[in-house]
Amino acid sequence: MTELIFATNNAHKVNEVQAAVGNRLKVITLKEAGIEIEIPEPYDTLEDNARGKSRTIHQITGKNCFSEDTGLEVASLNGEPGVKSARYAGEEREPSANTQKLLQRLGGSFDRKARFRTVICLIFDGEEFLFEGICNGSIATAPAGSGGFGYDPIFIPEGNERTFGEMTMEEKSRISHRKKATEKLIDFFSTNLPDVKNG
Ligand code: ITT
Repeated sequence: MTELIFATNNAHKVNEVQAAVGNRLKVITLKEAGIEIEIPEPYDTLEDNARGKSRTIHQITGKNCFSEDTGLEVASLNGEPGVKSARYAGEEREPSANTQKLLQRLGGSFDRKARFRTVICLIFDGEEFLFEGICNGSIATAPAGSGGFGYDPIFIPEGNERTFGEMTMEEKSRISHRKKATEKLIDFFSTNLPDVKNG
């Protein structure tokens, strides 16, 4: 089975990607690969940050790997917090402070349109490939639910009445940005490598 190191320190991401991948690819966590480092995200775009994270791990291991960077983009705030999603309210990277800041910035605005965007960067046999996944939705007026992570309690995916925070991981995974980007990663392998099949 094709093995890929997932260059992330976020356990929620690992769980969601592992659930989406099933037994089609073997995802190795940084911990399993024996790597303990903070991977910097210094760039101004999700694409550059994803590339940077994958390159860091590829340089260390020389192995096939992927990473992803995700941002919440709110239309009426010109795409804020976007690439700054993790540190929106400060270096502490505190999810509840980030969501509170976003709710304050939006105030009573009627235009609450937003989207999650995930960019995966795969490095395979030394070549780089990018895959994008988008989930459209809107920002709730107050947090709801304790499921998921990050901004999930205030994000209502399009066509739903509940936030991601009120959904199970399976429900979120059916429609999420991360699932869509991961499906493209899997499609890449099913097209290019015979041992990665659907199912
Ligand atoms: P890495 O190790 O992969 O970099 P990270 O936690 O730093 O993990 P990101 O920079 O991609 O991840 O995350 C940016 C922010 O967006 C961070 O505050 C997350 O909590 C939030 N976020 C990412 N994916 C999310 C999702 O599916 N639902 C809710 N919030 C999410």
